[in-house]
Amino acid sequence: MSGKVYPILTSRKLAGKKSFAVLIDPDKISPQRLDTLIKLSLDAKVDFFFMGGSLVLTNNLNESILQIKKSCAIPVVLFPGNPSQLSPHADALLYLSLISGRNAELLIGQHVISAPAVKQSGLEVISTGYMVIDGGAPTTVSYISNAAPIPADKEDIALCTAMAGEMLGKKVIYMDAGSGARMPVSETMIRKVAENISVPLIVGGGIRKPETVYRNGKAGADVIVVGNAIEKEVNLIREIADAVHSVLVSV
Ligand code: 1GP
Repeated sequence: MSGKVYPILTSRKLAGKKSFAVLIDPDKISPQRLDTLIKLSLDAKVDFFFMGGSLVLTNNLNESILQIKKSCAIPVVLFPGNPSQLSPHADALLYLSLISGRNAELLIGQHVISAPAVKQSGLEVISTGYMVIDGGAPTTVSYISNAAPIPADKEDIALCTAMAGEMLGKKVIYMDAGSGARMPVSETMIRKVAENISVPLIVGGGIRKPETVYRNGKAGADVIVVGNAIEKEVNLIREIADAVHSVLVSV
């Protein structure tokens, strides 16, 4: 289904504007804390909420999204750890194919199973080439996916993987060092990939500082995702949003 989120992503990219996505794990947030997070996000002009986690053990996904929808118009994008994490209340779904791995289940198998439910949900589906990059520690995503991440210093592998993803029709490329990664994706890798693809590039995993965010944006990331660091210190939202939005690129 078409929708509004992809046009926002592409028009912001065309205008040289960088976007900030706050990742919310519905397992880890109480309604009170979510309220605070929404207020701070509105104030800081956060561009997107990404919702999901590798596991999602509770049933809070729908409730959390409805709580967001009641209080603001920031688009909610599902970033699911598995195909059961669907909610018709979200604005869009990153339909992830793990193109960095060689696990057929995560490349196509789970999609075959989830396709009818995804279609029925009416969600805007954004076909996503998902690349896990080694972040210096085994993260949940690398364990669950049972697929080796791309080594952090192998920029050429990342580049060719992203190019292949784009040519196979992926609408966005997401480079993820994994939640809580020790080392975020390097600027060298981001730059190399960004210079060679034209679809929006999402980068996340282990990003904790506004300086990193700024440099990632300068290197070519179009959307920067932060989860863990904000879970620990919600007031970081403002500093990180300002850093993302201060990146100026000529287009
Ligand atoms: C993980 O890209 C996201 O999939 C965000 O990672 O939680 O480390 O910010 P963090």
